[in-house]
Amino acid sequence: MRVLTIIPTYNELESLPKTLGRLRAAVPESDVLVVDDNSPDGTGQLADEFAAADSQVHVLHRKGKEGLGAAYIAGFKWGLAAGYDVLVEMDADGSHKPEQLPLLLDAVKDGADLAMGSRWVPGGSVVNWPLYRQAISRIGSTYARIMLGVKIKDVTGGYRAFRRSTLEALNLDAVESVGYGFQVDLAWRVAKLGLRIEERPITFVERELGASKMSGNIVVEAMINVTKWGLAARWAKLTRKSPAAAK
Ligand SMILES: Nc1nc2c(ncn2[C@@H]2O[C@H](COP(=O)(O)OP(=O)(O)OP(=O)(O)O)[C@@H](O)[C@H]2O)c(=O)[nH]1
Ligand SMILES: [Mg+2]
Repeated sequence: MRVLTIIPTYNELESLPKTLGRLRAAVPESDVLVVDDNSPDGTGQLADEFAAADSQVHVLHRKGKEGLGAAYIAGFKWGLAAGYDVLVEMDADGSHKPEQLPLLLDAVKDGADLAMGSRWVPGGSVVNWPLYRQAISRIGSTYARIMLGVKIKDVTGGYRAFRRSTLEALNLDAVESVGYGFQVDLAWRVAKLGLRIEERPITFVERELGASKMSGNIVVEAMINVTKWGLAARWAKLTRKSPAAAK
């Protein structure tokens, strides 16, 4: 299995070296693609230096900040074109422990089409996350689970391993949402295709360095979209169309 771990970055100068070092040590077989949105702090140049020193590290430079979703879509397309079998989503800020990546890769090896790191299954946890962030995440995930009728416990989580065929089956160009909405959107699209989604417990660690890009807008966008998608799916069922046709 050829694995590519995609790390989107925006102003992660402090965090990226540590994350890259840990990832290369923990899962040496995985190649890495840093997708940088022209970070003003020079994260892109720093990533270039890593790439120059390590043939398994690659960098995709984008013109400007277009959001996490757009960065991942570009990264997925790059990885699919380069022939990788498994494409991984990982934050640069250390929240997703590189040491836990084998859990996700094993799930894919065992047949999962999408393996998701989960804070909210038994064994999963969060470290140093303020209670209000935990509440937003838990309530948001529960709302999405009920509204969309999916079984996923941590639907906003961003530590994931996609089997290549899963991404190929999605219409990546149709995915427009950003932030958490993007993660929910992708999971929902995979669920609608009836593909096998497996959650694995992870320890999510709040970022230690650098600034958060999370905002109230991102949460509101996700809630509005989940409501729209859920209602559209119900309407489609009522009118006996397939949920996919409702989009
Ligand atoms: N390329 C790119 N990466 C982004 C963008 N927004 C966020 N990221 C990266 O996406 C990952 C997740 O973003 P975070 O800011 O950690 O978001 P979060 O985990 O919800 O919030 P905190 O951990 O509290 O900061 C990090 O690696 C960011 O650098 C963007 O617009 N473009
Ligand atoms: Mg983070």
